[in-house]
Amino acid sequence: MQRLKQKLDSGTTVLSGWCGITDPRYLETIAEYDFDAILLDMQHGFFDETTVQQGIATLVARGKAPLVRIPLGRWDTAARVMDFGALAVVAPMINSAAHASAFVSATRFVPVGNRSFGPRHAASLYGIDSEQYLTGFDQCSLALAMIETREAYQNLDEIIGVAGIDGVLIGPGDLSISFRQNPVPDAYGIDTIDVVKDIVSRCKLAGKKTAAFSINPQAANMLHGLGVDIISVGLDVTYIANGVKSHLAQLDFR
Ligand code: 3PY
Ligand code: MG
Repeated sequence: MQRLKQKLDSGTTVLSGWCGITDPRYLETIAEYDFDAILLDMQHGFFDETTVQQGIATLVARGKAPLVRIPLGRWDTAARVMDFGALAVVAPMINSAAHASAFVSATRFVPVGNRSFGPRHAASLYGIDSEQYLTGFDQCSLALAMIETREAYQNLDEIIGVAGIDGVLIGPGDLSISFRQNPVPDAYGIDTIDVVKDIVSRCKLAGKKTAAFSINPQAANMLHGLGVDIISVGLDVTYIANGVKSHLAQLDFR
């Protein structure tokens, strides 16, 4: 359970996969590769409460830190996925300190938040007793606020100033949509790259963790150059598409 936080605290980059496809066999396959963590996506992916609980268990059994992105504003789900054993909960579209406080209230035990007692499933998943879980979990898990709108950027200092928010996860697609006022994203493009750099450096100054989504290895390398702590690269549909493309491209009869 401590591994994710220890890795981050030692300054080692955490590499994450990103999955919305719920099939356990598929997750097992992704988990065979060199990811430290895998994010299960309940916002835009297909995970629901049943499949996310199974997905978390699949990942823990394979030594991968389970991260979960909850649907918009679903603080009840945030608390439940922590009960299921998620080591980071990612909340989309956190635009204000009020959103951040509601998120913390659901996911942190007293005195920082008001998370309800229900530790048995996660404790047994990690092979510890309930008391160890209750005293240790807040130190091992992360509440990550997605910064992905102009409003969130304007309120960044207030959001990361909320006690119990461990850091941010930058959503470059929505961030660019919000800045450009254009539904076609331009992730890490000219309109937002300086904003991204500023978010990362202000979080670092504040002692908060940084995470960011990238669609391809080039963007992931760029994020690594910025010193982002948790970098996700690609997502399930691109893993599949690239595998299919590479197979077809190597045929000499098509
Ligand atoms: C975004 O880029 O907006 C995200 O939420 C990443 O999936
Ligand atoms: Mg987004």
